[in-house]
Amino acid sequence: MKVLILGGDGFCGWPSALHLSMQGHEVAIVDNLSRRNIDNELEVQSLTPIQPPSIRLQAWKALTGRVIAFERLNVAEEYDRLVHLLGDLRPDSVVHFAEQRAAPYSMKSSWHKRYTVNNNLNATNNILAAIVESGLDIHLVHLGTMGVYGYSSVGVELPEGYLQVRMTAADGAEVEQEILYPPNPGSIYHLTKTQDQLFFAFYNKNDAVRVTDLHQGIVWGTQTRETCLDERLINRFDYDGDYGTVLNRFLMQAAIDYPLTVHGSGGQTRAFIHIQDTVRCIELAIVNAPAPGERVKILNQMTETHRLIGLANLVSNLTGARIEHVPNPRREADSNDLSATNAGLLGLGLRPTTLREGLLKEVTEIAKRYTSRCDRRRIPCVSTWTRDNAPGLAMAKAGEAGNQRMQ
Ligand code: USQ
Repeated sequence: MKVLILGGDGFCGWPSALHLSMQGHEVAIVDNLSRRNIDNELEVQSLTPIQPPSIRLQAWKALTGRVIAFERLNVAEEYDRLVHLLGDLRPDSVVHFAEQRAAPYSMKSSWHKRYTVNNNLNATNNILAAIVESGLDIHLVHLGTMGVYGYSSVGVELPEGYLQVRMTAADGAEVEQEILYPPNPGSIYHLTKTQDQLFFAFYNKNDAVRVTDLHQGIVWGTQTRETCLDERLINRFDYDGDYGTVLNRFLMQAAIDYPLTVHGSGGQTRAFIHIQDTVRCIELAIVNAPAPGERVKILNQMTETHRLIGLANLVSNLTGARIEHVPNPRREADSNDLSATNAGLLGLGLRPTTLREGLLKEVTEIAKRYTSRCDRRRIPCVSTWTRDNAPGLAMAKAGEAGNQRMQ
């Protein structure tokens, strides 16, 4: 199959490109290198020494003889180039990772909120409009998030995207309808993914675009079978307070003797998936495209759920790291239950890599190997969801209250 990967230089995009290329697919990458530029903005770098795209691709060719094409293009802004590219490449599938993916980054300021909305929604609308304009029957595979559901299973297992509802009509008759599961985003980033769902539903209904929307949990791990082949292929490892995700942060914190930063009580439950399973799920999605005329296929791309304090205890027991409960910079429930089905991907052949498989150690070892690249000042999560939980403001408020009491 011919596969075009939008955002193919990123944390999930790069290992997916290599995996699909290894499986014999003809792969091309589009990326505007925005993630690397955000590293510059935040004055932080991947813990692992990622190479520039040209070196990565040369190394891949030298090692495997396989060629991955690369085009530097901004999907959210360069619509005409995108349409021409689709016409030139005529891909069977487009995998869409070309979105700003960090919740804390999306909440840093009004600028970051607006950037995330402009980038993500325009990127999604552009690729859908471009597929329609190309006249080609291209299957779009999108990386969505489990966060579209919010993080409560209200006592029932979260379904894969859709919900059957029953309403009472004016004449008293019972009416059944299938709707998208009610979205409940917890950040501007997650909000963009809930809005993406409406773009997919519309273009699917109006233009019969075939879409698979993968609702992914929190990815952990860093290396896949292909990125391990040579250090020049190494995947990125984000550890900073904006882009680092929780389990990788805990593992890296343990490796450098930094207390594990549990937000609040740690009673939050989230869905997880290992990066090796991410790339496998992308492959399963592209080879199992929806049939012409089929509604948007929504699959929950996660393999297990865990409470954060449970993960912190696991890492602490493994490494001896100390746990520190820090004030939560986010507006989120301090504790929740979460259960979700992943029957779709299991049915297609996914064999989950779980936390038990010894890979926690492997991540800690990678973190240890590159400890010298870590800037400890970048570890705290400083992006706050509201003005009220900005630590500086909270302190100022406490000070004000103290002053008032003294007057
Ligand atoms: N958390 C801590 N300590 C930390 C960092 C985070 O306790 O040092 C907590 C957060 O408060 C939150 C949970 O861990 O309760 C998850 O945070 P996260 O940064 O690991 O993940 P999140 O912001 O939800 O976003 C990540 C990816 C995003 C993806 C999403 C899947 O960045 O692209 O869509 O996971 S999901 O969480 O299922 O929505």
